[in-house]
Amino acid sequence: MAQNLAQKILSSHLVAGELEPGTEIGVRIDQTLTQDATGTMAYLQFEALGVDRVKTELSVSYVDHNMLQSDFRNADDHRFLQSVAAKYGIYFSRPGNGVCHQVHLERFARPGKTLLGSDSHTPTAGGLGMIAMGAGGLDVAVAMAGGAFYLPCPRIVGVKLTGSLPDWVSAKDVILALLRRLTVKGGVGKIMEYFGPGVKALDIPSRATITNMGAELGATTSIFPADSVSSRFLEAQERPQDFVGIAADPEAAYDEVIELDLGSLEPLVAQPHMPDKVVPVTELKGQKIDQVCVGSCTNSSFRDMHMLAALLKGKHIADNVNLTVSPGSKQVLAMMAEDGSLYDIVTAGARVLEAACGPCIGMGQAPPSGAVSVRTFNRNFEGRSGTRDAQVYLASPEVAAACALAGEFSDPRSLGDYPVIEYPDRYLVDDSGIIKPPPPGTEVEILRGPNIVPLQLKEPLQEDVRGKVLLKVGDDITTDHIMPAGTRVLPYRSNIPKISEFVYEGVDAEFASRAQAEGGGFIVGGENYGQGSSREHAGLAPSFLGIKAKIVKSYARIHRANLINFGIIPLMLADPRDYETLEQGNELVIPDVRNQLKSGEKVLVKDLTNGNNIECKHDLSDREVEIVLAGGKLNFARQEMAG
Ligand code: MIC
Ligand code: SF4
Repeated sequence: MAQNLAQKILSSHLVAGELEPGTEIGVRIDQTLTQDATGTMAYLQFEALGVDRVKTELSVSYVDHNMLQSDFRNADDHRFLQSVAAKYGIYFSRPGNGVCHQVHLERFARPGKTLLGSDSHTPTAGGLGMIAMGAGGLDVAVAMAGGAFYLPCPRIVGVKLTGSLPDWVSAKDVILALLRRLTVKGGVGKIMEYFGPGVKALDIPSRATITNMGAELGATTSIFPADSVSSRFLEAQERPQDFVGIAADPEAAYDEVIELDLGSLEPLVAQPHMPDKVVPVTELKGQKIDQVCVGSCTNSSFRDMHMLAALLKGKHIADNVNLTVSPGSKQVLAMMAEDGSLYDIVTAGARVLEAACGPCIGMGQAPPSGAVSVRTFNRNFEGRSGTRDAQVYLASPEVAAACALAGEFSDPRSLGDYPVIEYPDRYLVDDSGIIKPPPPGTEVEILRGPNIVPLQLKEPLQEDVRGKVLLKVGDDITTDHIMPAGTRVLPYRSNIPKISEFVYEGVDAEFASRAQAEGGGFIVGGENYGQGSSREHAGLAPSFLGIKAKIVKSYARIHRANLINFGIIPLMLADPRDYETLEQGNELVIPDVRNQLKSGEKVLVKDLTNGNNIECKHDLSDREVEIVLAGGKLNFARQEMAG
């Protein structure tokens, strides 16, 4: 039978279930990646699984998030990660080598393979024809130990691209156009598979920008075929042997098809505070700007940096603007230094930062109060920049450059001729920033500083679950709301008791202390609860605070999985109207919860405050029920591995 590309890769990696949308499948994972902010916890969990070496074809540990070493904490984490990598057979991409997704695309991504990463933008590697998915650190730890990755089988959406991009319009505008059309919920439970005549006109960095920001659609992943463009890219990266041509069969069907004419697009901008609040840049023309940031795993490639350099060359940014530039990798930065484009950027007045996530995750460069910041990043959630009242807009490097020069929103089409970016026949390949693990059996000591706090295992789920509604929130709550990042909080990613103090801090500063005083309880939420990052700390820290169940209208995939992994019951309201009756402070009980979860999808929750019986439901597979009953996946996986 004719298969689409996603079906081809999934079926060749399927170890459990069938490719029936909505049912649970288990997929064999060829490669894993972690980054430092999620990696420390993932490796503590990997250690707890008791395996002596990773079982994947390739596992890489990147350091790119916690790069401001304002005290020993982040540096302790980096050292721990390096020693763990050496011990367990993992490649270590050292700080300075670049942002995980950019480096992985350059050096390791392989068409036809599967990749699981403890970062939600892992689908970036889908630009090279992989099934690359984001997950919580614990799921990645299990995959490193040779376990399958379980997920609800996604529906496959064929995105038919026709035409070609007009001058001054680039990949960011493609994904912003899709976000405008489909919203941040539009991709939930789906794989976005690009096909059609428009594909061949998109180079690999452009495809990777589009698959990267598929995460903002809520998609499980996004994928492009591997064709002659992919082959040329791999050749230029001195990896021709990694190429395999792979695409959908000509007769293949999709669960849904949407069409996008690339030729119809124009420069777009996402407005505060959601990536789907998209308008043409022309609508904002003339509004003043305070900051412009170019970089992040979405737009920091050789192509994007050279576009920026070409537009800034011989000019200077406006006096009212601060421009920061974060190249995606050491490769990109080194090539910019070699060919002089770095000179064009520096002399234009930019502040060049290291090859890392930087301002994208609030690691420095927070804008001034109430400032307008235009960023080539992928997320503009409220407060993520480090400044609560900053207004963050998302745009392409072309729009960012035009804005930086003008000091106000400006249409890049006013800049004259569109530069032609020449791609190198050979990228500058220097893997000295990637430390290979020593051979198996080599004695390696794991270096733990005081910032690495040992893991605590949870108790199995009780018979009855009771407590108060500790917080009620609305739709589209992001993991940045639940577990903020930034310079203050990120250094505690390997210290759960401490990081738990920051849960929901920006929404309700009293939340963590209230949860602790009450000995835990419930959280009530709306649609698409937990969208955004893969950070498992958004499950782990609330679990530490004693949160027993969440009752919402619907969940984002990775956060739902993280809740299960840490023994929090992800309930949904059978009738969304009950949301209105569940007030903060109401006392709830789920009687006989273990049996209720096992015996079907309905779960009765009693509201003791107003006497209501609230019908909830769960969509847990039998396996997931067992995980929740065991008190989380670590307990479950340890039992499983013990046989
Ligand atoms: C993000 O962009 O939000 C992050 C920081 O990369 C997260 C991972 C994390 O919180 O460490 C993600 O996207 O998964
Ligand atoms: Fe880093 Fe930002 Fe990409 Fe997350 S989205 S991996 S913080 S660059």
